Amino acid sequence: MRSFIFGTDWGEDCDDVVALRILARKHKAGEIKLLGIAINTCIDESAASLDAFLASEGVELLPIGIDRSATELCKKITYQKRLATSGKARITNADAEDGVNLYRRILAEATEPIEIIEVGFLQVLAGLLESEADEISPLDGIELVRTKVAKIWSMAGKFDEDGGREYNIHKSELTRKAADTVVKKCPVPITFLGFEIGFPVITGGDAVLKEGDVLLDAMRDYGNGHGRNSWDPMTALLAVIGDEEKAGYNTVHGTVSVDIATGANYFAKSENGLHAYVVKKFDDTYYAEAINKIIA
Ligand SMILES: [Ca+2]
Repeated sequence: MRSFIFGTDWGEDCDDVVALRILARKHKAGEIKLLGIAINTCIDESAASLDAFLASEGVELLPIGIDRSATELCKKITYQKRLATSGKARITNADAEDGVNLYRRILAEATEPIEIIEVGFLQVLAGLLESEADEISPLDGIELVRTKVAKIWSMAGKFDEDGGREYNIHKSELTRKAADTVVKKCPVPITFLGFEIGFPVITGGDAVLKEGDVLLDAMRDYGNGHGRNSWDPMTALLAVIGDEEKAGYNTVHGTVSVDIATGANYFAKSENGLHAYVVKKFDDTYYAEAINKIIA
C-alpha cells in the first residue's frame, strides 16, 4: 500500500479540510496509509483542530507535526476554533512534534518508499532538506529524501504564464525562500498542481454536503458554504490516484525556479527535469464530480 505524509497550511483556507477528508476516507478504506501530518502554520488551535477533524472522520490518532515558528503565516481563526472546542481533540500543539522532526523520524523509520503531499507553504520541507544528521538518522535531509521519498505532490505555483505568482510561494520572504530551497535542493520528482488548475473547479459546500457535516461547518466558518476552489483536494486526489494520466492530466516536464524577490515562478521545459506541472485533459466538471463523490 502507498504511504503518505500530508503537509498543510491548515487554517489559511478551507480547501485543506476538503483535501484532508479525501485522505482520511482513503486511509480509513485501506486504500492508502497516512503516516503523519505536518502543519506549516501555527496558532494555538492548530494541532487540536486538525486532530479533532481526524477524530470526527473516524481516523485514529496520527503523528502530527507543527512548525511552531510559523505564527506569522496564519492569522486567521475560522474553523480551527470550532473544531478545537468540539471536545473531539485528543492533542494540542504541546503534544505535536516539530514538523521537520516528524518528517525525519517517519522517513528514517520507513521501510517502503513514501510520498509527500504538500498543499501549503514549503518551509517545513525546506527545513527537512536543510536538516543535518542527528539522533533520528545519520543521513542529512537531502539523503533521507533521496533514499526514502518516491515523489512529492505539491499545490504551488502558477504555470499558465511565465512569471506567475501563487500564494503558497509568494506570500512572504520566508515562503519565497522556502520554495526556492525546495525546487533547488529536492532530489526526487515533484509534480506541481498550479493555481490555474484548481481555481475554476468548485467542490463541497451545501449542494454536496449534508447539514451537520463537520466539513460543511468548516467551509461555512471560512465563508465558503456554497463550495470552494479545489486546489488542495485536486492535489490530494491526484496523489492518491498516483498517476497524472489516470487522474485526467497531461504533464509538462522541466525545472521550476522561483524569484525570491517577487515570488514569481518560472518553468524551463526539459525531458529530464525533476519537476512537472499538470494540465487538464477534461472540463472542470470531471474533476469536481470526482472530488464530490468522495467527500459527500
Ligand atoms: Ca492549502
